[in-house]
Amino acid sequence: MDTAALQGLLKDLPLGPLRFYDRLGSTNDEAARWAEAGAPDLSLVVADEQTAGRGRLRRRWYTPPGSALAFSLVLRPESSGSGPEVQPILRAPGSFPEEEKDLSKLPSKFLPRLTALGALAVCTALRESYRLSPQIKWPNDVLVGRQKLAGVLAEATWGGERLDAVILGIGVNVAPPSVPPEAEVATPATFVEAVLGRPVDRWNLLRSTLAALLSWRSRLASPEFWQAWEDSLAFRGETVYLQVEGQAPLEGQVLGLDQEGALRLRLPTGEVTTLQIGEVRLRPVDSPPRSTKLDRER
Ligand code: BT5
Repeated sequence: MDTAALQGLLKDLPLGPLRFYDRLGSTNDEAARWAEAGAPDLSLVVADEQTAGRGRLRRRWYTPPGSALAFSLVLRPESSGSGPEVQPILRAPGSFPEEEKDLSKLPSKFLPRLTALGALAVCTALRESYRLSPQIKWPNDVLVGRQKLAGVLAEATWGGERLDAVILGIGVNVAPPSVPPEAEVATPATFVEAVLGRPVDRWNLLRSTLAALLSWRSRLASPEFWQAWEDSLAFRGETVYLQVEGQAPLEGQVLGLDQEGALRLRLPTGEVTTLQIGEVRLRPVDSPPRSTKLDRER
């Protein structure tokens, strides 16, 4: 694959410019640098291999060559000039409530939704192209058969007070080498070819994921988007362990999402609580906690 071939493959999609790399540290870092240098909305960075791929909270994301998808999109808010008047990054027909319009002040309101945009795009592509039944492990993992097949990392970049761009990074395991050794991952991992039992063209999967992403993006503020997100939620009704950074693990029953995409949980005390993205790590109660090599290497 190269930039020109990828441009040909994706020519029907209304994307911005794209850059393909055989090997890169992290596509999110490269997209952020490009955004800073003025990359327009929907610019795309794709790498065959990442040597410093990142997950949340500086965890590592494993992308060996020739076997996975690793890509990042630059999403620009529709800015109406300078200052904190940042219009929703969400070019959606339905508008957001007034208090949500100043996204620069409320990253917690839109990052979960954009993370879900990435995860839903992967789910839709897997469902429509391969008839798989993926689920979203809140907030950012895509599971098939309760094993992790993809991860999403949405990061905001700021120009002072102003939201400059959101970098939406997606990694999908496609062929066998893409899966880290079992001892190195916190959630059991899998790859598309394992669940399908046949070879898969990575670049066609990239195309259908981007097509799904563009389609969902135009409906980000719609009830349909929220419903699809909620319907895809893994472990609903089940009791899970939650590791909130810096605190003792919690146990809670997954109830669903609130309107902003925070996770609603019932605690053993009966109290219902919500958790925001970024602060928590979730696992089912039947899977023991692990300290992973990838995590320790950071
Ligand atoms: C994620 O973080 O799942 C977000 C991953 C986002 C990766 C994309 S690739 C393109 C773009 N460029 C980047 O640098 N990043 C994005 P988190 O929920 O924190 O999960 C990270 C954990 O997943 C690690 O600590 C490992 O336990 C596990 N892991 C690492 N690589 C994996 C893989 N290929 N498949 C399954 N699990 C993996």
